[in-house]
Amino acid sequence: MRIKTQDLQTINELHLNAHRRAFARLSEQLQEAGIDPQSLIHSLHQLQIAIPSWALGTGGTRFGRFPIGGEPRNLAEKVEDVGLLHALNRASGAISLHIPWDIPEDAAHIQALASELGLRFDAVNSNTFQDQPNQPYSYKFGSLCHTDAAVRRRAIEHNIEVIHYGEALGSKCLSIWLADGSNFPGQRNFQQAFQHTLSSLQEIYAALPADWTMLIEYKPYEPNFYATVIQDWGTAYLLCQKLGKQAFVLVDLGHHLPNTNIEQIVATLMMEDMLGGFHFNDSKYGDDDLTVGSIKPYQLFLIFHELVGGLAARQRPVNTLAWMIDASHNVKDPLEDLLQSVEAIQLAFAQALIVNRQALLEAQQQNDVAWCQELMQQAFRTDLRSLLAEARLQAGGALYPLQAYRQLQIRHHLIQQRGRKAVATGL
Ligand code: PSV
Ligand code: MN
Repeated sequence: MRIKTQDLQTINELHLNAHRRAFARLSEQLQEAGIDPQSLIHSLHQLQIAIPSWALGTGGTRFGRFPIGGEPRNLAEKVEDVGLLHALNRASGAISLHIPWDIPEDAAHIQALASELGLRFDAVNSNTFQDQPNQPYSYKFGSLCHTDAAVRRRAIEHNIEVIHYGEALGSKCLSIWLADGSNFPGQRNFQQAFQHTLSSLQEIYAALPADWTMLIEYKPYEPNFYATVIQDWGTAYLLCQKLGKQAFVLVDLGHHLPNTNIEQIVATLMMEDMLGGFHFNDSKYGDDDLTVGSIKPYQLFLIFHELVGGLAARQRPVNTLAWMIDASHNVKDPLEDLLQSVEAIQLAFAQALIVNRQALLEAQQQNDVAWCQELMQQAFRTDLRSLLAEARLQAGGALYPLQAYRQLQIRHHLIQQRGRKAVATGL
């Protein structure tokens, strides 16, 4: 299914006058504070969030799955779904694949389809956390860290295959998350597991094309509940340092123990130029994979405050990081959920852009604690939704993507096209 420009315009027309009034009010407010709304819009256009190919269908929990119908049945349909999101919000111009869930059998066709829809391929993700059918080895006790060299070899080869799939699609980044770890004290020797992981990663790193980056994701627990080999950002950082200049840490918001100060981790990684990418999601308890900004929007803003500051300090454009969503949808329409997530990310980004950094610096220097808080919250509490709508309008998208998605009855059309029982691959 494709969205017709004319249909989108007709829907936008309905809200245009109200939007113009709201945006004029906001523009005045911003200009009074010395901020140029058009330059914010320019920055918003730079921020493109990659949609994970594994989040286009309903995810499940180990207790069950409730498919919504019309889910993409193959990679081409997944690319089409991301195309729908991008047509609506003009901010989802990239797709991140998980191999072997989404092996591009016909790379040329998939790439042509993606570029027709204005999409590029962001990081490719390897999967050594599940055994595949007829696999002559098992990842039950780990992959890159495994005690058995033959299993490690297979996991290394899989990662190298993933690089080749990515190359065929124009991707420039390999993202690695390992489920490796142990469930019980004494089960594994920590140092040996780390050393095996490092030497396996070194072999993969050696196969990385010169213009690629490798992202290493950390996670404190799950599916292993006693220890994971790459449990925290420090361990990921250590591995990256030992690997070389093309390796960077990937921060997944759901991979932290409750109340961890993620923004401080981001600040440190930015300072060291070791942050390579992000997996956005939200959580109340752990790796809940909920809609971005649905539980802790202030934390998201604080993270973006560090990201924006870190990028500016290094004069790095916003599109030099791999910005991705990593989510799972159990009760919502995945496409609606993704639209909400992208909007939450854009909002936090825009809020971070309007922080009065000079005043904040001075207040910090003076140890004026109350004023520091005031400045942060002033930005966070500014309603920038009409700015986002204007950015979409200028880029040819929908003023209000979720409403447009419903008015265009997209899910209904997808169900008609693909069937009520179509279920996507992924988690
Ligand atoms: C693991 O929890 C993770 O965050 C990794 O990024 C995986 O690649 C992804 O989820 C799979 O859903
Ligand atoms: Mn992740």
